[in-house]
Amino acid sequence: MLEGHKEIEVPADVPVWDVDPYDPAVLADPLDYYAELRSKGPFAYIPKYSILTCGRYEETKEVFSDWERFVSSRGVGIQDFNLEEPWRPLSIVLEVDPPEHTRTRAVIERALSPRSVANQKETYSTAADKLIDGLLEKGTFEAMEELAETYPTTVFPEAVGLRETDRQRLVDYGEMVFNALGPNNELRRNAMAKGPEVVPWIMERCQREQLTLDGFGSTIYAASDTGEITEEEAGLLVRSLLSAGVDTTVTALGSAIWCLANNPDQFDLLKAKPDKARWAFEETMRFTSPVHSFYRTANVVTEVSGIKIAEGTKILCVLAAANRDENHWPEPDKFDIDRRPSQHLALGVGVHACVGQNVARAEGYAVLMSIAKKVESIELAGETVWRPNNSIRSLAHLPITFRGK
Ligand code: OVM
Repeated sequence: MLEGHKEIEVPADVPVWDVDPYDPAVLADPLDYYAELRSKGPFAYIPKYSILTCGRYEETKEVFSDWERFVSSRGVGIQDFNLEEPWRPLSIVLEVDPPEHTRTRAVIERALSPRSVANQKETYSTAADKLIDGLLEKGTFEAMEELAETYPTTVFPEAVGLRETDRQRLVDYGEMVFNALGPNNELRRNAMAKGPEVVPWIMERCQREQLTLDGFGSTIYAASDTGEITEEEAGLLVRSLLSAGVDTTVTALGSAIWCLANNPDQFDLLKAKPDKARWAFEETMRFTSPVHSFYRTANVVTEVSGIKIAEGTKILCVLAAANRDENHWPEPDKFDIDRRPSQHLALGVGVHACVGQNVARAEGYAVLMSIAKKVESIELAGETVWRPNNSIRSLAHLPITFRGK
C-alpha cells in the first residue's frame, strides 16, 4: 500500500512522470504543471504516489462522469476506502455510487433546487450590497478575509438554517475536508490537527433541533419524516452542505476579484453590462477552478483512449488542467467574460456534478452584480499570496482597493 491505496504497475504506453502534484510550490503556481500534464498524453503515471493522473479535457470528462467504471465509493481522494478507513464517517452523497447515491442526491437536489434558491435571491443581493458599500467606505481592504470569507459565511449558514455560526470554524472545516483528499503530507496533518476544535461543533450544527424551520437543512430533515431517508442520514446530508459549501464559494469569490483586478478591460465590460455578472462568475470558475482535482477509482479492468487501466487504480482528475486545455478552449489562458464556458469542469460533470451549483452561482452573481453597479475600479493594493491546499486552489491574501462610482 502507498498513501492508502494499492500500488499499481505502470500501464503500457503511459509515460512515467517524476513530479509531485502536492509540492507546495506546484500547488501555489500550478499552470506549468497543468500544461506539462496535458502534453504527456491522456494519462501519466506518478511513481511517488503510484497513481495515474489526467488533465486533458476529453479523458478527464470521461473518467469523471463514468460512475460505473470509475467509482466514488472508494473515495474521491488518494486513499482507497476498500483498503483503509476514512478519517470521518463516509459522505452519503459524495463517497457513494448509484443506486444508493440516487436516493440521497434526490433529497439534497430538492433542498437546493432552483426554486428554493430563487426564494433567497433578494437576501443574497441585499447582503452583497451591504458588504460592498462597507468595503467602498474602507477603500483598501483584505479581500480574502473581508469579502471572500465574509460573504459566504454570512449568507450560507443562514440559508442552511444554522442557529449559531462561526466563520473560522466553517472555514477550518472546509480546509480539513479538502486537504484530507490528498496524501498524508504537512498540509493534511496541519488541517487535521484542527479536528478536535472543529468537528464536534460542525456535527452539533447538523442536528435537527439546531436548525431553523425555513432553511435547506429543514427541507432535508423533512425527507426523514416521509421515510425517504433516516434522521441520521439527514444529519449527514447537512454535514455535506457544511463540508462543500464554504471553502469552495470563498475561493471562487476571492478568485473572481483577483481576475477582475488583473483584467481591467474585462471589468469595464462587466460595468457596462452588469447582467454579465453570471458569465463573469462562470468564466472565473473555468479560469481558476476552485477545486483543482478530485480522484476516481477504477473498479474494473478497463480502457480509456487505448490505455489499459488496472482495477484499483487511483486516477487524479485535474479539473483545473482540463479547464485550460488548448484542444478544447480557444485562447484558454485568456480571462474572457464573453466566452460562454458552460462546459467547464470546475463543478464536475455527470451524476456527481456539484449539487450546490445553484447556490454557488446565486452567491457569485449577487456579489459581482453589486460590484458592477457600485465599484468604478478594482486595484491590487499589495502582494497576493496563495494558500496551498491538496484539492483547492485559493488565495490566502488579496489586498484590494475599491474606488466608488
Ligand atoms: C460531502 C462533500 C461533497 C462535495 C465536496 C466535498 C470534499 C464534500 O458530501 O461531504 O468536499
